[in-house]
Amino acid sequence: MNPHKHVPLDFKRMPPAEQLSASREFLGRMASRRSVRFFSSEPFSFELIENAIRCASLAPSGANQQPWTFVVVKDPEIKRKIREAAEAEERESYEHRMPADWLEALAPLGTDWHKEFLETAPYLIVVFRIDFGLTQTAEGEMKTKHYYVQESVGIATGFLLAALHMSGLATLTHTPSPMGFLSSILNRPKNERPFVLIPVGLPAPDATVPAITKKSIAEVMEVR
Ligand code: IYR
Repeated sequence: MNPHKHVPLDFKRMPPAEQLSASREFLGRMASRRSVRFFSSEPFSFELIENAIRCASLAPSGANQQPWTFVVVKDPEIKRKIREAAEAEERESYEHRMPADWLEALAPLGTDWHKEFLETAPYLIVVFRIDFGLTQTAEGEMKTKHYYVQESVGIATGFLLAALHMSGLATLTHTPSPMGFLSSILNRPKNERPFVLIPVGLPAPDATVPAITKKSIAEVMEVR
């Protein structure tokens, strides 16, 4: 007997026709998601951010350890510091660290070290992964192992991006490299590491995106 408690599953069975229309509608909405690098500073309800983070925090995770923290940055001074530090690292990367084949792979995106979006987007969500548990006990600090941290935080980030898109907001998955500066600027504990930085906002009215395409279903799906 498993001594741990189970409760009845709360699952809503849908009529097949409704399943199909829900599936098609979701696909249709998600098909228009793009990574956006040009944001408007126009404000919007903070509840959109909070609900999306609630949604992300519902993601499955290794041993249900929920190894994530979502730091929302709205303070212009903190955004400025993040931009300054990110641009310094990115400039070094683009000018010295990234090998030619990497720069070549990025060419279609038209990216460079300038990261204006880090100040124009009304919010930056910095996703941190919690690599191990840290609790203070009478005997001092206690560490506990966390399982499948990368996978768990990746899934939660997917939920977050989908939720923000479905709320009519644009996002970018930005990974300035290295991004240790986010831990110090945002004062994170030593068991947390930055995972991804997500600017969130409405796109600038004249925003453009790279003319790239996604693989077809035949290229990505194999049925046996
Ligand atoms: N971090 C850099 C470079 C970059 C890397 C990858 I992989 C991308 O898909 C896009 C950009 C930057 O943000 O410009």
